[in-house]
Amino acid sequence: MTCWSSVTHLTSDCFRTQCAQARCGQSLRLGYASSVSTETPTLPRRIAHLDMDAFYASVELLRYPQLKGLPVVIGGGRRREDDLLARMRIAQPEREWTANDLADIPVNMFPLIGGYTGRGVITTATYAARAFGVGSAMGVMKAAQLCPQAILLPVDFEQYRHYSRRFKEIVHEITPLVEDRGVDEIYMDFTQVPGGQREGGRVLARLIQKSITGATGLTCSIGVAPNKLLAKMASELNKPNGISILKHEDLQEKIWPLPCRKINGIGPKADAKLQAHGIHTIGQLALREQAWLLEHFGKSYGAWLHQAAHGWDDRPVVTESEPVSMSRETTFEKDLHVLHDKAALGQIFTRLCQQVAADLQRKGYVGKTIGIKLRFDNFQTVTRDSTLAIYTADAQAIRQAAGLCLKRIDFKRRIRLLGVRVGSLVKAGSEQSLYPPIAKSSTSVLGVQEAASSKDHLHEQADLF
Ligand code: TTP
Ligand code: MG
Ligand code: MG
Repeated sequence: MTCWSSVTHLTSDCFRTQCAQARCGQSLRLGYASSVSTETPTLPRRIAHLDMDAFYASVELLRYPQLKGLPVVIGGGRRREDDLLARMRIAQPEREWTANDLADIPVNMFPLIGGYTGRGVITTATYAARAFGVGSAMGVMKAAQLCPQAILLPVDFEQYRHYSRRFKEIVHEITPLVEDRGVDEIYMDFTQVPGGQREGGRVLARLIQKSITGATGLTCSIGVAPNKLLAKMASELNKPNGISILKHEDLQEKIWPLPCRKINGIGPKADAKLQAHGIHTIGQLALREQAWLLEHFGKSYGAWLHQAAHGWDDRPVVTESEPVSMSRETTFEKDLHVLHDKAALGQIFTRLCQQVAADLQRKGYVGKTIGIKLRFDNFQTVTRDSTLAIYTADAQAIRQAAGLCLKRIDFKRRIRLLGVRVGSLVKAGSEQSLYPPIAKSSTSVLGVQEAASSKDHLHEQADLF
């Protein structure tokens, strides 16, 4: 079973609706006025995007340097502590194997992907494995067909979070305006940083790259451009361990030949629609009349497509962002049936709610939109949510509201994935000021207050599972 936790920020790269909100409704952001970078008209904007190279895999190679240059795939399951050490103790009992000896484990002792039979998904792969067509989000079994000789390592999120914090600390020591974009990415505004304009930003980018590698042994790629949209694309142009400097006049030569999908915000569906209209490259998109794009893609998205294709983007680098949602989801080892596997589903569902509640409490947030996500065995995905009258970070309250959402789903097929999400987040403590006085003393629409006070009703309150 693979469990995935995520925190979604308002400025998230992945959700187009949220991107659209961020573009059109800055007021939705929670109080950053003082943390938004300012611009000086006399200096050209230099915005940088940094992305770590094969991040999870590179972190693994720090403890297993003997795997450098080999095809390695990360995924399939959680780390079982000391698996490899246990094998070494049997293979070489004369030596006392400890966590300090990981680099001495011979390559032939590592498990190969070839024998894998589970349903795990790959988080990432080394560049050597990518040469065989293996990549993120691919099923491990598919990867095993493409590259059976690849080494398969389980995930260790704690370690990835540690290195994520570490590289961001290093960047903060060098440049002040940094926007966190998730585990291995940041934007930086070099415009007014001393030296930030030198060679279009290359000097500062090189310093950051060297500092990160010097302190962690990890490499990253950096793109510097007039805005975030182009910087993000630029950081991919020279991966791994590369720097790309992009000026607006390079657009035609370097960006227009790229496929539309390279624009952050054009997902598979929009891309398929563009392709159906014969639009494959960003250049072809730029050639379309704006009116045509509005007509076929809607007012907001059509206008944005037009701007993106021309490399226009004036979003600021935002140094603090508030998460808008937190979620947990899990893919089952085998598909489960709503009736036959009711008990197991009930337990998993409760655990997801408890995990989201724990995430919220640990990070100090409460939310009031409770959502669920289900993926059926035919990969159809459905979501439902409902909004409570009060904010909560309570596992039981979340479980009850999520349970009611479940009842709005037609269970005709077996379930492959289940997820729970809490959205409309605010900082815990600040929600008091958001309630109209009357709501404070009233019971919630969904009876959440009652649920929260009855400790042992976790399983009964939603009878579906
Ligand atoms: P990416 O930056 O997309 O990929 P990467 O760092 O592995 O490789 P690249 O050199 O191309 O940047 O994602 C960062 C990490 O996030 C990645 O190492 C693993 C994780 N991840 C997943 O778990 N699932 C996914 O589908 C993707 C895309 C990434
Ligand atoms: Mg990366
Ligand atoms: Mg990334």
